[in-house]
Amino acid sequence: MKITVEKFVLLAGCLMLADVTHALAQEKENENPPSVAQIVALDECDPATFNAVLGPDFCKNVALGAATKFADLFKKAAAGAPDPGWDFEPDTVHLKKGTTLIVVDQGGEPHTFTEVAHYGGGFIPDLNGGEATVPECAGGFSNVAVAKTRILQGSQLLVPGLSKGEHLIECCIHPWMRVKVEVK
Ligand SMILES: [Cu+2]
Repeated sequence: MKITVEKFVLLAGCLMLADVTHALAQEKENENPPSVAQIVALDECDPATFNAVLGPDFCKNVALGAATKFADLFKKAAAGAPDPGWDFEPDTVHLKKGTTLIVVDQGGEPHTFTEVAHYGGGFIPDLNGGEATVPECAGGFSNVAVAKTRILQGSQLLVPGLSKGEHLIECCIHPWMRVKVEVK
């Protein structure tokens, strides 16, 4: 009988220790908030020609030598060879679940960071190179769901809580700007 009681005390002690260890581990986890990863949006809009069409201050490019003229952007897209200066970097991102994505627009004009089921065209048909507008981009900024994914030049968009798996992201204005995010 005595042995049984001792065993019980020992077992209880072990359980208490396990509890303390668990609590300590949790505390450590809380000390390390979810990490962040950055994606940048880039473009080469030429302020003179873009703003002549789209209004003053539409293109505020700080990149030295950013000189893709408004008409040339459309010409290249229509020819199926869209300007590579319009780009998300990096093209593929591997994240652990819990990581927050920070998307920074370092280009001169607005972009969107929009998750799509399948890559395709955005909401400006003349920039789509013949691809149909994907449903997630339909309606442009009059669609609140699209507007929420907009990033203005010089600002950033936080994307927390991406679920495990593969996420396809594109810009609904310049649909050749694409990122694949893999969350493990
Ligand atoms: Cu864009």
